[in-house]
Amino acid sequence: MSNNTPVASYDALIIGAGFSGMYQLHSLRDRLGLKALVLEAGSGVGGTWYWNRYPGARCDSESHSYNYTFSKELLAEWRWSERYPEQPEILRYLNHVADRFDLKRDIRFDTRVTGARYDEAANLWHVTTETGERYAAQYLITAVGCLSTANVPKIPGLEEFAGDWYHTGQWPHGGVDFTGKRVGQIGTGSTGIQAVPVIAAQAGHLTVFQRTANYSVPAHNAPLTPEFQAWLDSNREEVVQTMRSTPNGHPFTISERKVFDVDAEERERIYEAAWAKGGLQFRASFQDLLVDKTANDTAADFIKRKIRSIVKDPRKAAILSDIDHPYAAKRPPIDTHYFEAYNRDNVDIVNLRAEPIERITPNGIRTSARDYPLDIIVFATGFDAMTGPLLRLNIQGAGGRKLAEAWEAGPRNYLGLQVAGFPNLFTITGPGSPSVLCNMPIAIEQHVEWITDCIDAMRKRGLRRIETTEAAMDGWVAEVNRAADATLLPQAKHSWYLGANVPGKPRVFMPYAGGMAHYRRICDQVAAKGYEGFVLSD
Ligand code: NA7
Repeated sequence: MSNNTPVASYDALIIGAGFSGMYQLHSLRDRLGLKALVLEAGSGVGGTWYWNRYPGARCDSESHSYNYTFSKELLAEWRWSERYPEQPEILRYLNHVADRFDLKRDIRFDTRVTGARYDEAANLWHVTTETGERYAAQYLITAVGCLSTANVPKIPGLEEFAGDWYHTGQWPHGGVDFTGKRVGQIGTGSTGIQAVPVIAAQAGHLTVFQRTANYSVPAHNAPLTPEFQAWLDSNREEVVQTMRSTPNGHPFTISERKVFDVDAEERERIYEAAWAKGGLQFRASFQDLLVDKTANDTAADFIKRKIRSIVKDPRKAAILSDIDHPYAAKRPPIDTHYFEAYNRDNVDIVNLRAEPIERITPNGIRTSARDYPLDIIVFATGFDAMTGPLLRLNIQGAGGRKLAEAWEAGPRNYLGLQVAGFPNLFTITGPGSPSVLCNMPIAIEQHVEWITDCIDAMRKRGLRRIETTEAAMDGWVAEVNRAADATLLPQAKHSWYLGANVPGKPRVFMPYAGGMAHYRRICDQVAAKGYEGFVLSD
């Protein structure tokens, strides 16, 4: 990159044009009147939903809750077609929003940020891109998502594989033809569980390589009925209110009853009803499922029995139901005929705990037990979650300090929003905020609105610099740990919440488990107290 490249100057630069970046642009540009620009690596809006085009890609939040709530008109005019929106429909929605609010004129597509450096003297962030463009702005806001850095495990021999391989989060736009092919899929997280039945229906043969067995509850996806839509139209405000006031941002409340408030028979009936209803709501059947292991065991046992009753082959059923963590301690998937897919003759499962992968050969995957010949390998192996997308931006704060150094032992910040030594940098849904433990649009809107209000307040007071303190971060890290330790979540040792899926990544429980509503109150109080925990200056 030449230093002669002209620098384009803005009030605010936003990295990423998904749900977060689009709303942040709209808020800063159209509400505050700032000169703002979004830099986006993809060729279109959508973020997660731009990249994740794998077979079966669908949202696990119910469609009527998976949208922005900031505009009543937008809420009223958009109609989802199904209970759980499919990737192409979500992408259509986000394009609709971008067009409706005329956002694309201030988004630079095909522009991957490769560096961001804070210039103390000028109080400016300097941002550079892969193609050598240079930008500067007073505020830098990352809207890079929590699950956008693909994790392709370093399995020896991959480069020698003679067939094709794909990561689900970097799926070819034209799709992949599995017809008649021998497909191997590594990974049985939410993504893998969505992909299996769809790939199985097309492939000649599908072998699923499972490291950690997983729970899943049926989604019971279906078209939305006119009756439901009519109900939604007349109850929209209540639905939004529910989402904003519940711990996980979903449009349903968590039951107040505890597991042992009812007898075993009644409990079974409740689980059966929740299974029949389907979806993430299963987790809300009792209030203590995520805090009391003995209570959790009852849900875990129920789902394991369901798996064994669905999967006819006892060998496959044993591998699939041998689950080592409490239910919902890892992100709980929901599915459309996932376990049923194993009743097909062309689908098999390999237990990697018994026969680990040794290498990839030109012909397929070799485990410690045997060779599996394959034409296509699908990596449904997840992401370097939460910190990965931030660290790969190569952010350098005051004094040239790298974010990677500041977070060497794991992420440390205040409210998930700011890091000491990195003034005027805000991280939407950063580690230490509820983010992935919440219905994402709700978490995103709260962050965007808080950041926008903060910048607005600063401008009204003639202030130009905001930076959190080490003391505020210490307090917040302690609160993030306290909140996690009050739950069973840290008990899932192989969880991306803990960074355990990426070798060498520090083991820190990353999202804030104290609940979205509680978190919102904390953020509101911080603002009401003149941004307590931050130092503001001109
Ligand atoms: P996840 O939930 O991280 O799942 C990844 C899966 O891939 C999981 O089963 C992993 O097993 C498996 N994995 C990862 N690395 C390996 C290696 N090296 N060998 C074998 N198996 C491996 O990612 P998803 O994309 O499914 O879901 C991410 C989120 O997107 C999801 O939670 C929703 O919030 C939406 P492991 O469990 O680590 O043993």
